[in-house]
Amino acid sequence: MNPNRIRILQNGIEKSGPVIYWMQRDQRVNDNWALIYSLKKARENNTPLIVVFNLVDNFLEATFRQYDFMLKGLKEVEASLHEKNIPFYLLTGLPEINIPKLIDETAAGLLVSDFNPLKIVRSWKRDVAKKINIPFHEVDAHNVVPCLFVSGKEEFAAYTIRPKITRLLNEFLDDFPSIEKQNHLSKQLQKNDWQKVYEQLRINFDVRKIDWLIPGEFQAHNQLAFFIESKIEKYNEERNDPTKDAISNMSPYLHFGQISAQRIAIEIQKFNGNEESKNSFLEELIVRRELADNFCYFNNNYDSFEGFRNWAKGTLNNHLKDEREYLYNLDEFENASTHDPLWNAAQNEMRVKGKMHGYMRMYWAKKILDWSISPGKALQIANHLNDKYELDGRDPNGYTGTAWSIGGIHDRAWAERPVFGKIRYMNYNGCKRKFDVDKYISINS
Ligand code: FAD
Ligand code: FO1
Repeated sequence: MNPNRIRILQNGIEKSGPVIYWMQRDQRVNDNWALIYSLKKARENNTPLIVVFNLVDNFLEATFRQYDFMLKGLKEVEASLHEKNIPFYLLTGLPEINIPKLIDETAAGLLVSDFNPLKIVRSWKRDVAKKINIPFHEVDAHNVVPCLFVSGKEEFAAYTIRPKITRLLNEFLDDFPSIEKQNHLSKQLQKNDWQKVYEQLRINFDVRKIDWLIPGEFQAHNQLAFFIESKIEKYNEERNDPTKDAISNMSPYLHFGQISAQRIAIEIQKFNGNEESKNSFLEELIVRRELADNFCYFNNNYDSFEGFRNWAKGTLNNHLKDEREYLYNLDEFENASTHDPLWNAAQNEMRVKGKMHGYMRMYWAKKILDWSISPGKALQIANHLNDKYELDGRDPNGYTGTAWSIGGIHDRAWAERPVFGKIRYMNYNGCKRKFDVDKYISINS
């Protein structure tokens, strides 16, 4: 494993007790560098490994829809870890209380976690680090090229990060070792009480679970195989048409770490067909996705107007007082009751299915800017709805997607117009030229 994936969050001498892997973002057993590293450390120190997930209530507006997807995936993680003789603890409550307590109870010698650029998770880790006196290591198991190795600053756009990633790709795009069965056992393997976990959830149950996409590591690999077998050939041609089933549906699995982006890249590279499709897919999967992690790590205001660049703030402020043709509040947006059937269809797709097509996400967010009282309010509404309904919401990709649409992040200035200023504009007629708008509306009404 490339040592540049590892970052020391807290120094110290490793003690002889178990290694604890606090699984957070990368909720899978295979192709997981953080688990591979934890096992290596456990082997070197001749000590057992314990894997723990800390469940919190109300994570960034998540509802039953997303908790259900995540918990089903974690149940599979438990079964796969047990096959390898590795215990899996599901703790509920605050991580800054639970993780130090577990370290004390097990007399652990080393804490390992995976990498996540979101503020909430970074603050959990800071609080845990303050309370423990063993070393704490972080492994970037999510990005192909580790976020903090590829760049030490907020990147300007895809064109500035792309050459940095490309230069390092061969170094990091190596295959994964498989996880061997462990000899060490700290305790008997005990299953978590999943029914009790569900019963104790204190979350919003109004947003229902979905059944068109089956969660978990196993299904993530099946979906990937299906995409490569049946869809990728036409990906480049059809990916911007929301009436076609051309995209991979990998985002919910990637969001919960149920599949590794590096594994997807390895499998896609083997594809022998349409080169343009292959390259455009890898561009999204690697460059755009890793640019989003870079944005959220280096820009503390990734989810507010203050995070926009000066040119964008300036031009949006210049148009703050422009008359809006339509003005809606959160309820009207949420209930899909705008004047625009195309926008309403996109909102319905997200509310019902839990995954809006990627092309429509741009139109959807830009129209929230068009019809809100201010760009700051528009961003807040877009993030709130995205986080509440999307299976893949609460993710760096989401915060970057809304900031791109509303605040021109990673984009350039365009011709000036009302409300948007120099932020790139999109409209109904543009969509009409690209795809069968009526068909999309009838599918999602
Ligand atoms: P595919 O086209 O098959 O792409 C494969 C993978 O590439 C995706 O799973 C994703 O990891 C990556 N990818 C594709 N497009 C982008 C992109 N524009 N930026 C970064 N990575 C990308 N993505 C999320 O994962 N979560 C979100 O909450 C989210 N919210 C968005 C909100 C807005 C307003 C916008 C404009 C974009 C948002 N995106 C989000 C990015 C993108 O739309 C989705 O990743 C994509 O639609 C997911 O579907 P897929 O996996 O079938 O896509
Ligand atoms: N991460 C946790 O460590 N504990 C949780 O209880 C938790 C809940 C959760 C619910 C919905 C959701 O979309 C994500 C959730 N996450 C949780 C985090 C998630 O796994 C990702 O690490 C982040 O969203 C960043 O992509």
